[in-house]
Amino acid sequence: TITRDVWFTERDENIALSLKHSGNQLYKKDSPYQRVEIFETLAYGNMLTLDGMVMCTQKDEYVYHEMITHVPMFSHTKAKRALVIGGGDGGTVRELLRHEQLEEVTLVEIDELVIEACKLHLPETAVAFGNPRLNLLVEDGIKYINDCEDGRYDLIIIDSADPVGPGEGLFTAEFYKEVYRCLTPDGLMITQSESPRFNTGVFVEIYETYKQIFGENKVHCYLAGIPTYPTGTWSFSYSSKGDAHPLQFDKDAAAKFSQEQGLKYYNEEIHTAAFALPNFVKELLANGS
Ligand code: PUT
Repeated sequence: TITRDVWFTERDENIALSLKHSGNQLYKKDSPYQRVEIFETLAYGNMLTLDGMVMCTQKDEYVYHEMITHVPMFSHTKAKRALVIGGGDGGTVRELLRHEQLEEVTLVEIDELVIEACKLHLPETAVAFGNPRLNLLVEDGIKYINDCEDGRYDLIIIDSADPVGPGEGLFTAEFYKEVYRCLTPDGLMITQSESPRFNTGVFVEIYETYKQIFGENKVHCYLAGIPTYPTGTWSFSYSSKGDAHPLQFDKDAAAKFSQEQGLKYYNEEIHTAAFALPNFVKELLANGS
């Protein structure tokens, strides 16, 4: 029984997002990298936060995880090797592992407490940790990329937390250059690229960096509605080392997959629609303001 109002609030300087929770905190530990917490929210089920920022909730995680994986998988139909940096909740690799064509799915998560917390309290995302096709490594993703051989991966997904604390190094030009080196000639890099409204400065800066590394016409932004992230509008970046264009994909295959797999968000229409950008986002990408 809930006897008082208790709220979790994620704050920026001028905007905040609040979710009411039960007051019965399910998990709270400090790792060497960050504070890892799980709250039992009333509207969205169990919720993982890192250093006070929402990472995922039981009821809307599928939007983020389906969009960060199936958009590139249907744009690069020959992908055999996929790498995820971050993503310790397991949702991104859960979605990748739906694709039988992938011969290698490697997840590199720096913080084992994130994995522990999700195994205990977010079983729907952590389900992937029991999959024998997953190569799970608990180590520093930046070091992993720096040591990785040239041209190893068809798809590299940077499923980072926000660019503060341990996640900051995953938002630098040095890191993205190493990612580019580790991609096959037609490989793709996908990142979660924050909210164009809530994190405007970071959003503008990272797209500029992607364009410098991959080329002006090789970088695309796509959007999804994620109610538990600040502003509700979240962006993903799609950067191609070769010519794979995100809007040239097999719509019939995407529709069939979406239906057969029982996906809750991704389908062939959403794939196309996600690349339609509001004018203010187009202007941010073109002019930085
Ligand atoms: N991988 C989580 C994305 C960051 C949400 N604020």
